[in-house]
Formats: sequence, structure tokens, C-alpha cells
Amino acid sequence: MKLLSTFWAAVALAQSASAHYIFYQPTTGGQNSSAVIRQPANNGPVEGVNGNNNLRCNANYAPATATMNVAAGSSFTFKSDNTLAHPGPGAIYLGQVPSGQTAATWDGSGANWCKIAEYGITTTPTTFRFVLQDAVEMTASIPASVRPGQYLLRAEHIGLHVSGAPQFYISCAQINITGGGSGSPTKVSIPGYVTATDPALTVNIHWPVPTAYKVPGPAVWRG
Ligand SMILES: *[C@@H]1O[C@H](CO)[C@@H](O)[C@H](O)[C@H]1NC(C)=O
Ligand SMILES: *[C@@H]1O[C@H](CO)[C@@H](O)[C@H](O)[C@H]1NC(C)=O
Ligand SMILES: [Cu+2]
Repeated sequence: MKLLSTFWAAVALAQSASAHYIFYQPTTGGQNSSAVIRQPANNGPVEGVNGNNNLRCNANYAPATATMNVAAGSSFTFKSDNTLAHPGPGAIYLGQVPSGQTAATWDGSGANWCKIAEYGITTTPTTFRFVLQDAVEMTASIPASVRPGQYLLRAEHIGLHVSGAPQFYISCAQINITGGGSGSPTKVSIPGYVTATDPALTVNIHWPVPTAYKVPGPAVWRG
């Protein structure tokens, strides 16, 4: 009896773990482009919002071994190893590497981040659905007027299935933006860009079913 329940508990755990996901690879770049992603140690979520530095580029990632050139004005797609099975919003942030550091050395600290893409909901009078539900990738346009140089590009998908306990699925890619201009977006810090009491994170998406939803974090900068 005891053994059996332990067995089923293990099965349940394995199933919930397999439903998780990692943004592990860009869809472009040739060669082994997954080498530009700081690969998370596992596919579990980052939990805890206020003051949590793991919100930058996940916890215990393996250092990326390459930095990829990406042209300003082009698009960049993060591919997931599994469907984005949890309901919730997604966003892509661009973090400018401070002078004196490189995309490989920067830890993501400081007010250096802007949001360049977001994915919220689609609603009709009878349905409420996150655009990314069961998707396998997220794409951002790199703003055409962005300043050239080294950046971290950060994919964020937030599972909202447990009300009040948001789960963050995050990866960072190391990129070097070529071309571009002299755009100056408003920048935020991670952590700090959202707080645990943000209605976008505390919302109960199951009941009563919301009729509107604002993706957390700053407004999108499109250059
Ligand atoms: C590609 O890069 C990933 C991440 O750095 C690494 O785990 C994998 O072994 C690499 N694959 C090949 C074929 O080099
Ligand atoms: C980044 O791109 C610039 C061209 O804009 C190039 O001169 C530079 O060598 C690149 N840096 C890296 C680290 O690839
Ligand atoms: Cu999960």
C-alpha cells in the first residue's frame, strides 16, 4: 500500500515535470545555436518575485559558449523543448550589457532591460485564452533603432495556473546586435520590473474568468 502510493506519487511528479519546458534554442543562427543560450539546469520554474535575482536568467544555468550576431530590425525566435502547457503570458526582454562587460560576463543586474515583445490573451465573449497556450516558441522583433553592441535577450513565460504562485520559465541568449541606431528606451531592473502583488500575477484565471488581462512589466518598446 505504502509502496504503491509512493509509486503513484512518483508518476505524478514525473508527469508534472515533463509538462515543464525550457527555451533552449533560437530557430536561427546555424551551427549549434543553442550554444548562445545560458541553458537552465532543469525545466522547473523560478518561483518568488520580489528580490529574486534568478528572475534574470534562471537559476543554476550552464554558461553559454557563444554569442550570436543579430541584425537590428530582424526577428529572433526562442524555441521551447516542450509545449508551453501552462496558461499564462509571455514576454521578451532586451538587456544592454554595461560597458566594461560582455554578454558572456554580465549577470543581468542594473536598470538595463526593456521589453520588446509580449503575448497576452485573446478573448471573445465566451472564451479567455492566452495566445501562447500550447505554443512551442516566442518571437521578438529586434527594434531597428536599437544601439548596436552586446545584449542579453531574455525569454519569459509565466505559468498562472496556481493562483498567487506564478511560475517563471526563463532563458537568456547572448547576442551582439549589428546595425541599429541610437534609440533610448526606458529601462527597468530585474528583479524590480514586477512585484508579487501585481494583479497580472495574483489574478485567479480560473474563476471568475477574467475578461481582460495586462501582461506584467513595462510597456513594449518597438524602436
Ligand atoms: C550544442 O550546445 C548545447 C548547449 O551549449 C550543448 O549542450 C550540446 O552538447 C551542443 N551540441 C553539439 C552537437 O555540439
Ligand atoms: C559585434 O558586431 C560588430 C559589428 O557591429 C563587430 O564589429 C564586433 O566584432 C561584434 N562583436 C562580437 C563579440 O561578435
Ligand atoms: Cu509546471
